[in-house]
Amino acid sequence: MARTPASRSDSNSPADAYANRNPGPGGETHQTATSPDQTLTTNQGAPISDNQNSLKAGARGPTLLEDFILREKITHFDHERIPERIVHARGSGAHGYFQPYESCAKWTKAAFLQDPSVQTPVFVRFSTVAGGAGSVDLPRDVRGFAVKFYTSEGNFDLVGNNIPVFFIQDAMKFPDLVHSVKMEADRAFPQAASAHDTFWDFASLSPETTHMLLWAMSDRAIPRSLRMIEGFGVHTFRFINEAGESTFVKFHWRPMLGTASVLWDEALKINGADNDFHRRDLWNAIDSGDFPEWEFSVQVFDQATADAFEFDILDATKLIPEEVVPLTKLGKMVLNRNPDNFFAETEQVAFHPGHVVPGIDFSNDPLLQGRLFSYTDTQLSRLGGPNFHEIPVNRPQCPMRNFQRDGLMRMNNPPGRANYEPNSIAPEGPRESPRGFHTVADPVEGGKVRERSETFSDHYSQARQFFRSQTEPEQQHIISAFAFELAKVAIVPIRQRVLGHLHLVEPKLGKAVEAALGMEGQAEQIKPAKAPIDLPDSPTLSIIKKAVPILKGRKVGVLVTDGADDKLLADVRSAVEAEGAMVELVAPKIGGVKTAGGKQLPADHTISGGPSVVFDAVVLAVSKDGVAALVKEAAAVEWVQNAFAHLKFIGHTSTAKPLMDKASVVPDAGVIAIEGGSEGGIDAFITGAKTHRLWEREPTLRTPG
Ligand code: HDE
Repeated sequence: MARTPASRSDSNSPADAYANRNPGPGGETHQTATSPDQTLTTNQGAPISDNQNSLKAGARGPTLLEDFILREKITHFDHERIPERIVHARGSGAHGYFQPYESCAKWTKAAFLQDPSVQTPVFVRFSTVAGGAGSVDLPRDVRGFAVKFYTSEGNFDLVGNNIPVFFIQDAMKFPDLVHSVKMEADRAFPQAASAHDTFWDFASLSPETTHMLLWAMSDRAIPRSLRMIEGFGVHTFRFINEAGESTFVKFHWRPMLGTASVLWDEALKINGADNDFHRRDLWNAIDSGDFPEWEFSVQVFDQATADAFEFDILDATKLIPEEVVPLTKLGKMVLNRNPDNFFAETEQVAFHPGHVVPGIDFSNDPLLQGRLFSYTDTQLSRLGGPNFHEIPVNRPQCPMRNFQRDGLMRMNNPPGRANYEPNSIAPEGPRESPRGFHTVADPVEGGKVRERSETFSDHYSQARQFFRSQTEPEQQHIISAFAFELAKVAIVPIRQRVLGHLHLVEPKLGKAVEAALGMEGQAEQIKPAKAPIDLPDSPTLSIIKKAVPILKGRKVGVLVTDGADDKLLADVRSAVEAEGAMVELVAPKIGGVKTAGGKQLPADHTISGGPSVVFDAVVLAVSKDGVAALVKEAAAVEWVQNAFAHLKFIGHTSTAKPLMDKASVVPDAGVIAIEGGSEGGIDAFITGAKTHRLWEREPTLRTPG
């Protein structure tokens, strides 16, 4: 029987676990329950003879305190959880490598950016921000995109997001922002959702959030896959070359599969159908050898460019459009190995924007400056002490020697008397080196003030530029998202305040959201600190404008019944697989179907277990007899209805017509007869599916609100 991706990923036999066991970053292996010597032991290594029964005084008597095996096992279990991250609690990790295209020596001496033949190992953790560790994968939220490069000169952590700007300008506001968006303090809901009073109260009283709100209400916040998100360092950093020359730099990741999102209605349904949708997708892709890849790019610019820019490059609520400073591609990252153990790696990985290497330095962005404190501090309570750098996933993969000693959970065992420096008793070192990290001697002046620079005061112009740069469908989605979120805000003056900001961004946006809420003319009048200006459109801010036709990495769901045509199914499968995409069969029963040719085909999903929302395009390969039963099955009708409502390409046999009629499918360019004829056919379906969605269908199906 063919192993489906689902069965492959769910395979967890002890033999597989041992065969797939990976060495840790330091090359060490971990003792597992399936080591060649199979004896089960305590943590102290004592062999265990009975792992089923506790020690009792008589078979029906009380348990004895003496049972050290039971006590050790239960005590360990009681302490299996550590505090989850205060933000970015839900994450998925993967190992891989980064390789530069060519030397970047003219800009930076960073060791991992010098030699195109050198691969630098990486560990990446993607995350949602607001929800807890057990929350769903598709809330409307920012995605974290944190990369740890294990370079030959120390770990470099690029701790970014999938959105290039941030909500606030100063670290002082971060706890307020996070408190407002997380579950409300008294009631502990809503979980993983910004659609509630406290978030919009804070946001509407903090005009600096406006630009980021536009991004958060756009389709960026509901990605199709973690393999299809962009990543951004957000802040301005610096590159430093061997000569000590500094240039400003903004970091970007671009997915090779293109950037793609789901629709909001789809996101809501995916969360019900599979709340591990993104986590599973990433795991399965890597597990099946379809390794996700990103190009690492930079915007490099000098002081003169920074001075000529309308905004302050230290303001994290602003981006530099690619049309102003184009991207330079530096190399590629490939994720090719799933973690062995979620807790040991994905949970214990400790990122920190302050983990930089010679050749990379900070700017004075006040948000970044605050982050430089926060990340070590949070690891102290999350990972229990100052030695978290010794946890295998956090350990540098280059020599690491200094005179720091001791502390909770110290793992290494440094020999000798010299635990100080300078010393004369250990001439072999370690010692300072001219090659060591040098901070750019950026002159600093000014009194000690608590102030926001005047250069940070325009909160609307880039929000307007973002909105205007979107296509019509993307603008409609933003309007709908604001309407959805504000409809969940019970306190009416908060809604009115948000509407006031939206009018400043763009009157068309403000009016459309008012109309969608049924609150025409109710916006609060807001006086901006600085009047917005019109900036040129930046087409690269739109996902749709830069979309490339590609089916690679996608999933086509094929609805089958008994009597399905063998050749047609085989042709669909080979056409889809030729594009690097995957077919999954959905059938009334998990045992599968008997084809017209008498072959028993196992199903990957039942209809309710594999709703069409989890696929990128669908094929209805149902037989005449089979369809008669499906039209009476609500889940089957809904399967087709949703595929149509989510603007997907639908390939179908002529026998599927009764089901499409029942699902109110209206023939259009996205509904394609796959049996061929003068128009249509499998090729036409594939060509359509590569464009992902038929946007023209959307206005016939929904209005913003
Ligand atoms: Fe974070 N952030 N952050 N952040 N952040 C954390 O660190 C913080 C900010 C980002 O997968 C925490 O280890 C402050 C911007 C990612 O483990 C914490 C401020 C950006 C991750 C923290 C910011 C990020 C975090 C929580 C404002 C995009 C997940 C757990 C001054 C450039 C990393 C932890 C992972 C995690 C603090 C703002 C990205 C509390 C104080 C801007 C991707 O230290």
